[in-house]
Amino acid sequence: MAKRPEGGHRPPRWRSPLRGLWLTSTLGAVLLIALPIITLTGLLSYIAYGPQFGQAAPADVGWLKLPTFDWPTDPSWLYRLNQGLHVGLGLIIVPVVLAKLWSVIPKLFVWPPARSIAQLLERVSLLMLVGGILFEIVTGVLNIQYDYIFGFSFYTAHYFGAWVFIAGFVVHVAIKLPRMLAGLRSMPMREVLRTSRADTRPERYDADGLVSIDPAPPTVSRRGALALVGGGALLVAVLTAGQTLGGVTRQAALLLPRGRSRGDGPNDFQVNRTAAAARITAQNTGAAWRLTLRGGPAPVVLDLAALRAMPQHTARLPIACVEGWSTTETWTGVRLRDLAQRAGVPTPASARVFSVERRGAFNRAALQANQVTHPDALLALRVNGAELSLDHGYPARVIVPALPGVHNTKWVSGIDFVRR
Ligand SMILES: Nc1nc2c(c(=O)[nH]1)N[C@H]1C(S)=C(S)[C@@H](COP(=O)(O)O)O[C@H]1N2
Ligand SMILES: [Mo]
Repeated sequence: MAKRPEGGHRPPRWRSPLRGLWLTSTLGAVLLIALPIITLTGLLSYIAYGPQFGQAAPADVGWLKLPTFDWPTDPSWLYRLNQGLHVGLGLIIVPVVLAKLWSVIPKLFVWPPARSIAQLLERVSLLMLVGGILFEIVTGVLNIQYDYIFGFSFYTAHYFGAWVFIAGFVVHVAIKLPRMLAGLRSMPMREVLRTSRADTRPERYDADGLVSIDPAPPTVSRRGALALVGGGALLVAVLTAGQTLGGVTRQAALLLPRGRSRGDGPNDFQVNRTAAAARITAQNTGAAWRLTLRGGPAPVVLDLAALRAMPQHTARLPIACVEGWSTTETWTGVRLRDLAQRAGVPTPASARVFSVERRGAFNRAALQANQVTHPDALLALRVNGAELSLDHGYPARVIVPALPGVHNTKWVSGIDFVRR
């Protein structure tokens, strides 16, 4: 093992001539743009889940409670965009994060780690930043790959991990922003892009302890390093974006379990939880199936024929899962507001939807007033011109514009409309 460097010396082990304020600042600038977007969309997703109904996870967040508002229903692709950005950008920046960590690695070996209280605080904030971002990446990737193996603890971990990251990020940006701007100015990008490997020199100026005291000859130019990181990010983008963009791009979504599963039939789009997994049988969705509407003077019980006899409405709406995949289909069914009317609650304050599904965390959902009364908010009976398949929620499922996928409850058995 290498000796601990003394007197602020940097270990000669980190010899890349590329390390320096310019490279770190350039990578930092990219993250300074991307990370706030990823953070914001993450927090917005929490709000979209409806914390006011206690159905956002984690439900109890103490003083880290976010201000809530009614999640909009327009445009219908709002949640799809939100999660596409959150998950897509979150994956795309992974190469940039790794490169950024690589660029500052000598700093992790500075000894002693802190010389003053101020420096100690800085180091702690750095630990929160680096630990936080790696934790969010790992939990996020595991969640989109393996579905809900954590149950709700994923959300809890990802939510509180985010706040650790945010605290570290805010302190880090406050401390480092001037240095980053100086770093960006220290070498014009045009010059860097014109410099070949042979002409690549270590940075001269170094108040940050990033430049090697004994630099090795360059094995790659700065532009080459940027191309490598950018190429890595682009590759991740190509391998992921298709899961929400759809069309031909879906074929490239190789890394994602829900990416490419799309057949030609009307019901051959992604299934989150199959009927078999949810223990849905022909028994509880067959002839004996009934829809019970509550909230009015008396419960209203409808069978499938009664629902089919009501006015049908068709809308093209996405299912957009929190995991970043989405699929836009053409749904036909009864408007939720018509059902509210039928139940005797023409202007509901909210609604609670229940499923035939007995187990599982997603067998119910609360909807805001705007999500019930929107003209495209449906209890769908059909999709793409065909009856819903059992996997997609036969005989009836909720589909509401801009609603997080999870709340588009399948195999609906009842709706309670809450009076104003
Ligand atoms: N009853 C029930 N409804 C459910 C779920 C579930 O597990 N059970 N999964 C939800 C989730 S997380 C998503 S993303 C969508 C997916 O709908 P799909 O399987 O028809 O594509 O259904 C939602 N509705
Ligand atoms: Mo989902």
